Amino acid sequence: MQQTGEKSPNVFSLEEQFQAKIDNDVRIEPKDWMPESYRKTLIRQIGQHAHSEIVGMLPEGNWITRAPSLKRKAILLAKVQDEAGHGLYLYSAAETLGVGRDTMLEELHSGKAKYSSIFNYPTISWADIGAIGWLVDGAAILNQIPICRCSYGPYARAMVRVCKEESFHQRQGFEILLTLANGSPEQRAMAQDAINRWYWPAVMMFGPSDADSTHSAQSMQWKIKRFTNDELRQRFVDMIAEQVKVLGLTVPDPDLKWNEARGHYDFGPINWDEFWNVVKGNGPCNKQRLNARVKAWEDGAWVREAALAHAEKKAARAVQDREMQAA
Ligand code: FAQ
Repeated sequence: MQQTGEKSPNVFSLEEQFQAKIDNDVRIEPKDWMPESYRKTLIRQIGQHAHSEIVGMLPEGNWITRAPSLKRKAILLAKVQDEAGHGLYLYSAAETLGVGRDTMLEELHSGKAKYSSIFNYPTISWADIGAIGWLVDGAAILNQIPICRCSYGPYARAMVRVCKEESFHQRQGFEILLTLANGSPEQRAMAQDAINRWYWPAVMMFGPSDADSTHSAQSMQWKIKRFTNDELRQRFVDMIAEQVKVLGLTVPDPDLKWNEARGHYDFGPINWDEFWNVVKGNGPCNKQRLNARVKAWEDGAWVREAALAHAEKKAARAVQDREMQAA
């Protein structure tokens, strides 16, 4: 090739080749070349997602011993175990990007890594378990279905099973509320009260409005995100506005109104001060949640040490066996 100092039209930089793959919907796999900022963004998002699943076990875990029947208890136990499973797939997906699980957990425990704002609210009645399933898992599904098409293979594949399980979770939550809504006046009031407290925090789960979202533009270009925070939030409001009618209950938004021209529901202003306050660690349960995770980590130290000692012993025995066979 002639050395003109100009770039040949057929020579593409690694970045250009990478973006071309993404534009053509070719999945990026762990050993493929990727820009450092893509890797970092994924570690941040998948790590935050994993932490959310694990911290997210706490509000519902609070009701396992007090579920109103054996059947409800068995269902709730299964749901909380599913969330543990989701956390583990997600930590594994993040590990394929070269970050260790211990590092991610250290960041959670020190408060450096975020987890979803929604899990910093208390579960004060049984109806909250219904509201979490219906609203929180409902929001999680809308957010996660597009991640099944995320450009990073391990994250996208993990999401397929997660979404199937979340869809069962949402239905079980709705069914709890439907039962309460058709029960005694006290049960109905309990269901309404839970919706009143969980609705807005669930609307906030989708993250800051597009104008304030620092990562959306880049993440959309990389197809980590397929829709913006506000697009998904609108879908959620539209879905919930219809489903709440089946319950015969209401959401706490006097401005919620069908807009024929837009083909969507209009909704009232979001209290972003509340959102950022919770994200910064000052929500009603932030300290309690983090303390519970740190305690679980410390209480589990002996299990990790025992597992490590066992693995070392096994490896040493394997070396010994090989040496004996060779002798
Ligand atoms: N809470 O620029 P963006 C579940 C932060 S799983 C706390 O828009 P991005 C299942 C954000 O990290 C729920 N922080 O960020 C379940 C960033 O800060 P940073 C979790 C939030 O990443 C159900 C800053 O604000 N799901 O519920 C939140 O492009 C029941 C600027 O925001 C996922 O994690 C928030 N809500 O978009 C479990 C899904 N929102 O990192 C148990 C995957 C934003 O620069 C029971 N994640 N921030 O310091 C995502 O889709 C995205 O990460 C978003 C945020 C949409 C959450």
